[in-house]
Amino acid sequence: MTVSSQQTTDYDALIVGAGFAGMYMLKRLRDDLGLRVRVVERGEGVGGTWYWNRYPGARCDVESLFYSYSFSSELQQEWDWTERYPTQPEILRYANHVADRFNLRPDIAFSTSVNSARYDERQDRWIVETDDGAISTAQYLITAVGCLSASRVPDFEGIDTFQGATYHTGEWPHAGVDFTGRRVAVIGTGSSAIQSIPEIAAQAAQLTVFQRTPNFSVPAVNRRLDPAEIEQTKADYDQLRQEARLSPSGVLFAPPIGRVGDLSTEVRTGEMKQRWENGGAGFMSAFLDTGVDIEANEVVAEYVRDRIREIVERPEVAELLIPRDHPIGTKRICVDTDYYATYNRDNVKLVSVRETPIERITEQGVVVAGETYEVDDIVFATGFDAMTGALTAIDIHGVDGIILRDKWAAGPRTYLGIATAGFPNLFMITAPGSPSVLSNMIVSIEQHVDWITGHIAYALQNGVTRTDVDPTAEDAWVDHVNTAAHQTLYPTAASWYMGANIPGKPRIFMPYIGGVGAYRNLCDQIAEDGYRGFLLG
Ligand code: FAD
Ligand code: N01
Repeated sequence: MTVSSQQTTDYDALIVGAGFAGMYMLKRLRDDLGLRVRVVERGEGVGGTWYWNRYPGARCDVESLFYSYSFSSELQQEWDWTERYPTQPEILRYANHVADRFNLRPDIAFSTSVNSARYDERQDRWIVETDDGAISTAQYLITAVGCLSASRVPDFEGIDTFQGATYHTGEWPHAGVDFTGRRVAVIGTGSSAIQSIPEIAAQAAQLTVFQRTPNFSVPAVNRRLDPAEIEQTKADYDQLRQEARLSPSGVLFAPPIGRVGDLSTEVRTGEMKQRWENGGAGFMSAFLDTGVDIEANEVVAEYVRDRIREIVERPEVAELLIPRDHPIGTKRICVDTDYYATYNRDNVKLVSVRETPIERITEQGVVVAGETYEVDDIVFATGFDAMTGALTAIDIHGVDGIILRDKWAAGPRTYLGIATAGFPNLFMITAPGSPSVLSNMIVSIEQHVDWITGHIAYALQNGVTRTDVDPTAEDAWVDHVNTAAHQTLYPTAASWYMGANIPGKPRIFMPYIGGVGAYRNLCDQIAEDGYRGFLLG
């Protein structure tokens, strides 16, 4: 890529992605620092995850009053959520409202993808090429590409021969899909499947679910929000938001009542029952040691297994749905509405592909153990190349010809999950090595955006034109992230946190498990120390 031969546009900062991360980053740099900023977004609109994932039943599992920006008091006072857990359309409406309210659209190039970015060491600027052939330069490149935005369909033999319609949950048609009267296959039983299966089953003539690994799911107990509850939360927002920022996961769950081994069976069961009936992921915070002690974990897992046995009427189906291969919580807990009960319907069939994987896809359907399951439509609820996929899809060239994809070939390496050595003036929002996917992501996004804004403001005030990571600081952070993970049960699961869902991807626990509040304090301390661990020039 030569800059001189082509027309280029110069910015102070170029942001990739217009989900919640990219939108807030634009606002801060443009409105608070007065920078010339451009956002480049592959989709036709804002919202990221909530723009792409339009499958039936898609909704958030963090409560709406807290899965929302906290940076503007006016915004959080004027917006009214309708349900405890917001649907995808409602979150997308909110994202669009934010874009309009803060006049973000004029600075976003939609329907445009960043293909490559190269650091020009002589000028300390990034040269960025988009799929429309345009070239831009920017002093700062900021990726807001999302942790769960690179959809993945497994490489099933014969997939292209299928005569019916195929869909991936993460790239759902905007017009929706009418499954009335159709025979539908859903492949996968992760969160996306668990949300969509009950809705598809209610519409389709026949639904066949292909399950490789059963997942633990807890009931959402969704409901419409009571106006008094909304009013109370709005009155207390300042304090509640601050508590969330300093909490372990960015969500205000009822605190754990103790260690499993220190509690009587009656107390434990009573606590789990209460949390199960209250609904949501707060079920996982009942005890202090669920995530670190396998025996404690088994107590909680067994409680959920008993609920599955209670809900699912056919014992052989219940047994297939019961997870046994990973400790509960070591894959992201699913939160559902009527998931297990859906298997009591006559039009729903569960096919385990654990022992006998999907052989191939033919013109008519899905073949398992020599049997063809004939279907009209296939829904791939098969997940994402999580955390690294959207970053390594871009050719990002740092200093000395180093390419990010190559640097991360044995696993992602970052300092604080924000920056990576050899790629100066590159900031990554919620990258591997930060709490990101283990948290309420809007809390983590706001923290990263604010910290990056502070870093750039510091650079501007101090005449710093180039900020890189000290490789020693990066090594120490990577070690710390690994050590923290291996003090828990998380790495024992074949999860996407570990890269295990992508054949050949290194098995590294990617997010930082030290907790949102502790991580925030550490980042603040590093900033106060003049950005310790960074090389400023
Ligand atoms: P995204 O929303 O993923 O946005 C990234 C954007 O970057 C996308 O629009 C994409 O098109 C764009 N992009 C990527 N690469 C390029 C490129 N090369 N060029 C141009 N544009 C590019 N989190 C929670 O905290 N709670 C939840 O309940 C929750 N539910 C979820 C449900 C689903 C179905 C999924 C998939 C994720 C969920 N998440 C949840 C995680 C969710 O991704 C985050 O909460 C949040 O929306 C991420 O925002 P983001 O801006 O970082 O990334
Ligand atoms: O993806 P997943 P997802 N043959 O990777 C199966 C967030 N989210 O889109 O487990 C057969 O979890 C795979 O099987 P296995 C949330 O963070 C949140 O559902 O690898 N099956 C698995 O069952 C979530 O964790 C919500 O054995 C194959 C499924 O496909 C993340 O996004 C809602 C297969 C993929 O599950 C990703 O969730 C939705 C094969 N070859 C998403 N390959 C909320 O509720 C894969 N599978 C908030």
